[in-house]
Amino acid sequence: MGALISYFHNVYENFFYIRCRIGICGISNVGKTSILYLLTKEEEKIYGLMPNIHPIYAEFYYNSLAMKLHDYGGRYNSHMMMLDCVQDFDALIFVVDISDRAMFDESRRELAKILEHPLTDRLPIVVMANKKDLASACPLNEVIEAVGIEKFTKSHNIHVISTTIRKKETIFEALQWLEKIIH
Ligand SMILES: Nc1nc2c(ncn2[C@@H]2O[C@H](COP(=O)(O)OP(=O)(O)O)[C@@H](O)[C@H]2O)c(=O)[nH]1
Ligand SMILES: [Mg+2]
Repeated sequence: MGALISYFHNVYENFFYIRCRIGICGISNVGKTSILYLLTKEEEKIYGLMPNIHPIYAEFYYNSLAMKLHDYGGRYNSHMMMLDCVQDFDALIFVVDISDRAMFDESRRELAKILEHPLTDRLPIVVMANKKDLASACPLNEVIEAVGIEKFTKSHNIHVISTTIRKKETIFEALQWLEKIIH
């Protein structure tokens, strides 16, 4: 019975939705897991989040997309873990905390490690310039320069959006861009 339900669920999904797998990456404490829970409507989990040591993933629908979002955490070598699966991905989300200038260099190194890897050549990337609600948030042009995003605009399909988990629409804007690209 379970197999039959699963079969019809798959038929339904394939008919109405485009399946896609997305990796969400970035250094620790930038908001990756909060964004994941926000998108899966588990907002209550956002409060008091501890850094996740192990990768987590979530499935949800957004307009025409049936998305699987994989969060690798932001610990040492999480990009290596992500690169192991990157061949199955349709896009990446890279999150930067724009309120924390002291960490821009680390974000720049993390972004370069991911985007300079040949496996990520073909992947569209949305950079979420997150925590724009905070008074210390840095202007977008400064973030683009400090995190070294410009360097990749010729080699990659890369798009930057300022976001905050306090305003869901800003996160959806990033998904709208992905939806256009993945179609
Ligand atoms: N003010 C503000 N805080 C945020 C935002 N996004 C995440 N945070 C906070 O940043 C901290 C780290 O978030 P988390 O999702 O665990 O980051 P991760 O390590 O990248 O997964 C938590 O205290 C969140 O509540 C945002 O847009 N604005
Ligand atoms: Mg996390």
